[in-house]
Amino acid sequence: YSDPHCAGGRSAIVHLFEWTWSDIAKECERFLGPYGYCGVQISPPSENKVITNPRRPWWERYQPVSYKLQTRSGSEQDLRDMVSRCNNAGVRIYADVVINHMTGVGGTGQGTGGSSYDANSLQFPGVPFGPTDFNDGSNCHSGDMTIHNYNNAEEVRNCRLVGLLDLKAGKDYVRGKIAEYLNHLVDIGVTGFRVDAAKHMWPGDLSAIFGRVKDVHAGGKPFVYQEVIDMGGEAIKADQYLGTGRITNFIFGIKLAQVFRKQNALKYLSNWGSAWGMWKSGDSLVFIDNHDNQRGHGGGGGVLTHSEPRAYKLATAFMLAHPYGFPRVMSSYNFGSSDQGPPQNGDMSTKSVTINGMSCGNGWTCEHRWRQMYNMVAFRNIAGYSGLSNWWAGSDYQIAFSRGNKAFIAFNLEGYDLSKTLNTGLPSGSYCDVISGNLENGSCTGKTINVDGSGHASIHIGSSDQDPMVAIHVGAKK
Ligand code: AAO
Repeated sequence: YSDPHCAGGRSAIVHLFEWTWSDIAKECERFLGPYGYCGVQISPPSENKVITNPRRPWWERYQPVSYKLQTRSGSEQDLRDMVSRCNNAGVRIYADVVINHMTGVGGTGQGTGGSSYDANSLQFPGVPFGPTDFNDGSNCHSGDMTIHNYNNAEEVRNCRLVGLLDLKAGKDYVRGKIAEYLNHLVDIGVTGFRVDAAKHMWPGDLSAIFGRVKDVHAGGKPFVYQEVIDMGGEAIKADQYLGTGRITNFIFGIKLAQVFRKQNALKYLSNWGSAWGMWKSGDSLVFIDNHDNQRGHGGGGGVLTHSEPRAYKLATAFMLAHPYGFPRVMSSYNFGSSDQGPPQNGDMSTKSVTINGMSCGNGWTCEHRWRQMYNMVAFRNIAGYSGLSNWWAGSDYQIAFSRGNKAFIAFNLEGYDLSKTLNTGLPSGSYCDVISGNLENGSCTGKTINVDGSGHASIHIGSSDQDPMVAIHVGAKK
């Protein structure tokens, strides 16, 4: 379950948070395919509760009403069209699946696909699920049925996460319905899943469910990465979930935020990986921020986001340059309040993503289209399986390293310039720095870096450069 099944040497995914299926289809064809992204994490495709107060928040999508594939991102037909067009462009689709729970307790109404629900009497006829399909006072002992104590594994897994009606995944019928939903997505051509709130499910239930899921079109088990927040110190440990795939590594973004905000020396990253209390590389899905912690949800805060672009680009470049973990790039929309849903039209439908040259309009941030991001995705693809070599640290906040003889990156976060001859490990030649520019028609639009016959190059990074780093690779050689 830990293989993302990327097409041809691709090695990073992007979360197109709240994008519509038709916009994602276009983005696969016009950008993600050509620029080398492996895949897209899509917002939950299952029918959800319609929340109007606050006005259509992003988080309504984490309150399923049924497994019908109809949401504000589009219909099942739109989803099918997107998946096939993205697959044809060499870009995989990974669905965010909300299978721990249904809506919050209380209230009745219709979901985004027209199915009715009654969250007072625990009726979800669109699946159908009824009262006996949910955990109850026989196995949740928190008193009010909601989770309060994260030091009690049973409470975390049998009670309600923020009051969301908790499915009894130990029950064969419930497992069957969830597996049917996942198989429906596999049949459509989806390659994997982000499992929402996996920490709130029993690992044994997850393995029973995934045991019923078919192999994906790309071959083999689906790619599975489970949302388990484990910062240490709680009852539930992320490594309990490694039998059914990778786990989301929340230590990664917190630690890199400290480093790139200069609260912890950059040179200490020389042993980035398990020495930092993190899981094995092949078990980790890594990211700088996610849709929760970029807006203070999920206990978030402290991470870097697009709102601090200089440090954010540095941290993302480090993530993409370093071999540790399988990386996910975040792609956001502008927001004022932490509840605010995607850019909306007057009728509350999602605004389309407009494209102006390389950037996006209509309130969409599109970090994945920033040159420093997409060029580092190409860097990672080119680096492939080459290990980390030529590590150099000139001072607390100056480092450089190579990925074999394929790629080289250097950072200078000091308050003074870096001017030094360093071993890049690359074949001799003239390379374009892919941070300050691109290789276009045989010349560099940014800095040029000349590597001599022994692999050495004179590296200059001004302390006040817009992005105080340089990156070169064999795919952008003049
Ligand atoms: C909404 C309303 C609620 C209402 C509910 C039901 O906001 O007021 O009660 O409906 O009517 C999202 C939103 C929720 C929203 C929900 C449903 O974030 O606000 O509720 O949709 O619409 C825990 C879980 C983790 C979860 C996270 C939010 O373990 O799985 O809470 N994330 C996922 C999604 C998320 C989604 C859901 C799950 C639900 O990514 O978008 O919710 O489908 C500790 C624990 C963590 C725990 C956090 C927050 O971590 O270790 O397990 O996450 O607390 O409770 C520091 C902190 C520590 C924190 C840690 C890690 O160390 O001290 O508290 O950092 O960040």
